[in-house]
Amino acid sequence: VSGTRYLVNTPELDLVDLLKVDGVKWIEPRSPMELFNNVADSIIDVDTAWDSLGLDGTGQVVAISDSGLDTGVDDHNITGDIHHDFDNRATIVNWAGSSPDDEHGHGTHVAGSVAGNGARSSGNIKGMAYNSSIYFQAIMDNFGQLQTPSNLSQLFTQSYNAGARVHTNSWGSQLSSLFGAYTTDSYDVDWSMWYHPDMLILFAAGNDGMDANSDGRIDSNSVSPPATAKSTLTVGASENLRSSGGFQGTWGSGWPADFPASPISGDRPSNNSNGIAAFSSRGPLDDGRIKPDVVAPGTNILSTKSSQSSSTGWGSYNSYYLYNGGTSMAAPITAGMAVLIRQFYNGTLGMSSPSAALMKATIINGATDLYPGQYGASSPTTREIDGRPDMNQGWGRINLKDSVDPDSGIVSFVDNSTGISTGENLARMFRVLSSDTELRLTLAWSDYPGSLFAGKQLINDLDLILYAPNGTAYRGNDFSYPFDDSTDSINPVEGIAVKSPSPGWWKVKVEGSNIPRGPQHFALVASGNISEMMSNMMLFDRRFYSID
Ligand SMILES: [Ca+2]
Ligand SMILES: [Ca+2]
Ligand SMILES: [Ca+2]
Ligand SMILES: [Ca+2]
Repeated sequence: VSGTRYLVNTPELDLVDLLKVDGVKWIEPRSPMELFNNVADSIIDVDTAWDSLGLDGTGQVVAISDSGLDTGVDDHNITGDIHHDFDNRATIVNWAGSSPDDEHGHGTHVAGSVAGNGARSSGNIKGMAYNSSIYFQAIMDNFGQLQTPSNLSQLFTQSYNAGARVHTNSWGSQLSSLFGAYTTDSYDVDWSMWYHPDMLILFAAGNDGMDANSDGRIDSNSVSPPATAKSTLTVGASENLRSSGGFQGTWGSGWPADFPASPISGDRPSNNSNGIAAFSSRGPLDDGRIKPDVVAPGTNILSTKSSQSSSTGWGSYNSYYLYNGGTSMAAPITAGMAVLIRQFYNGTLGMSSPSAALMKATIINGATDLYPGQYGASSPTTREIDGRPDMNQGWGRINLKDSVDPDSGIVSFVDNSTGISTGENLARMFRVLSSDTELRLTLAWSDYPGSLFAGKQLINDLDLILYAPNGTAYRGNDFSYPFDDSTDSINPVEGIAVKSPSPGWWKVKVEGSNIPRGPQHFALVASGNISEMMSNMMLFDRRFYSID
């Protein structure tokens, strides 16, 4: 528009009068500078990747099992009508009750974080994979109860057959006696991932974090099954960064019984993106496994509102969107990011079928360590986070850029689908080019389903071992000096991090320590200022050529 522009702050009704003024050619609403769902997007570096990497979910199918999806925003009498943010992109199947409508509102909010396209907000309030297809399984009955099939694998197989390769779930058991336990549902999740190794299944960790003993620190062991499954990506909640809208009280004012003591009681839920949401369920699990795997923003998340629900969650926004909080909100944000990562592997790297283990390892490897959290490091009694990995943040807060396209260095990976057996190993060489970037390695595998009631759930045990140019050894998940004197035999994820790695040739080995149900396929991801990982043959090259 040519001519002089004026920014006018006026009640909407006065605009009519303004139009009558001579010389006024055009009036438009000022597009707000405030970020919406983009708050979460920018915290996890998805907003930059939308543009720089061209990732938006195109060509991907994401499955969501939840209460229902708003099917009546325009006209409740039209079957298949839907909230505009999902128009023409959703397939809805009804698993419980008389219809897949969303009278609860939970499922519509979750779906918006995964894949809403912001049609009702000029694109401002959109989900992570906003151009993906949605396969929605409505699992809530007419009485507001979730009715999941007695064998959960039915849900996963159905969505797998519909083309979904990422499946997200923001529900779980509420029984405190089952926190940390490996249940039939956990088994079903692992079974499904063993038989469909290219479908990543995510679960919210649960909202049962509390400080029952009033010591100012959230108590351990509150992860809800089936988030206790081994191969699933279990997502806890970190704090969003939003100083207005939604719930702006303190943890103690909102939930006085759960958070009675300082510093948690006086803290606000979305004032520090390096903090963990107080309610986020904590590990470890009963068998000692590390959970959650990662965290993502899960407080005051702005997403789609079901027109069929009167619930306002953590706060109203308008007829089409509302604020909510929970690991229920963190899991779909992570699922949406997983869809983008899969698109990256499919499109940019040309892999037709990246494994779930590769996507999990990629997400974990790029996660940001939030140590020490929002209450400082000085007091060990109130320090929120112990350091990557720990039972509060898992391996840290998800970050799309650092997972696939870091600003410094590269990401290199092995997606092994043939598997290894006991006593076998895979070795790779790579060269550290500069010590300016942390060297990280992450090994993950979708393990054979565990045995109910067993003291230990891990079946197939792989070990990750790294050798520096001077021969110093590092073993997976040994984060205390010396870094090679303990071996992890309970987790299906192993990590190594070297802050300032020496330049030169390094060797990494994945060993089949004990594989009763093999061969075990796996994924290995490495990042840093490094060369690509190369097969062991390069070791012999080194003897013939003086590379150093
Ligand atoms: Ca406590
Ligand atoms: Ca806070
Ligand atoms: Ca191991
Ligand atoms: Ca050690």
